Amino acid sequence: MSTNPFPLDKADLMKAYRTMRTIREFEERLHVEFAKGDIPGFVHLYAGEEACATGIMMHLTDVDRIASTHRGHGHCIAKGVDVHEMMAEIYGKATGACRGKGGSMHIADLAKGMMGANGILGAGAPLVCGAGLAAKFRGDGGVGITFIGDGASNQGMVLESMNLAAVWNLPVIFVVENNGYAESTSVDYATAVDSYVDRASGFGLPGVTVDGTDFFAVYEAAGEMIRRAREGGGPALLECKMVRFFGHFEGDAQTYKAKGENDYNREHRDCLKIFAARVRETGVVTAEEFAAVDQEVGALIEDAVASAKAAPLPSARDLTSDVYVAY
Ligand SMILES: Cc1ncc(C[n+]2csc(CCOP(=O)(O)OP(=O)(O)O)c2C)c(N)n1
Ligand SMILES: [Mg+2]
Repeated sequence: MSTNPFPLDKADLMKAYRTMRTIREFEERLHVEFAKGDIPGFVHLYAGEEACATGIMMHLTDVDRIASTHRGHGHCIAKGVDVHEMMAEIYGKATGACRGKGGSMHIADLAKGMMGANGILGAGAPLVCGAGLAAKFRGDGGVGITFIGDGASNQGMVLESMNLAAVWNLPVIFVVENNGYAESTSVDYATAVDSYVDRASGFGLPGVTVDGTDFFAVYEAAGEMIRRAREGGGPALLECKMVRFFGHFEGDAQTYKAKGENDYNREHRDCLKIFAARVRETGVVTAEEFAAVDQEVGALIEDAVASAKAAPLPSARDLTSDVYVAY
């Protein structure tokens, strides 16, 4: 009998692995499918960054709200949005999460507390201040979490939101997903501070930087911040240093990356490999058990792609529905 040295039991370790594997498989498959030319719009892939979304979302329930980015598939999957509905949405089909009218950058599922991917950099930050304020008034213990790229972190509304969250002591976490680039611009060029923790402290927020390729580092730091926010301790900032395996968008030639950078990251900084190796070596989960999850997830994604392709497009009649909310 192996002893479990992790802060999660075996069922939750399996759940974390399944979530990260589902995101990875979803993105790897989209990379292939997008190149065929059947998918409308832009697609930004989250492969390589799975430990961040998963390590955070393992602490949340549907009462908690998140606001995502243009690179939102991983956040959606980790927050529990249906994978079939997501795939159909990306294909622009009527069976999609937003009936095919949003596409990759506007997937939302309010019942799951997923307030939406967002094509406007930094726009999730004020949204979660609203979600945090609502949770505070309701007293339901909910938190609001916004994901912000290193590039988006320089947007005025992110800084205004940090100030507002601090002033109103909101249960809000600002997660900076620092993957080193904003499109082709390196973070060293575009951001004046070396650590986002310094920026958080300028607003009176506690901040922590973690290795975002280490699921357990993210899980533990996020857990502490979320617990504190639920108990009325206020907002915080979590910087996750991570890598993106693909280009900024599908079709990006990635000439700004160093030679061999992607190969190096896939070999040495793959959060899934790191997680699986660490768990396997303790014997808590076996290689066979992980392989069974891989197979199950492969079948899920295969089915999601097949049904998205077969689904109908929205009709012209749908053009004006879901545009305004009736109050
Ligand atoms: C307000 C705004 N400015 C510019 C853009 C164009 N744009 C889209 S993604 C991107 C870079 C984002 O970089 P980062 O925030 O680091 O996120 P990442 O793509 O690395 O996940 C830019 C400049 C935009 N969508 N919104
Ligand atoms: Mg970035």
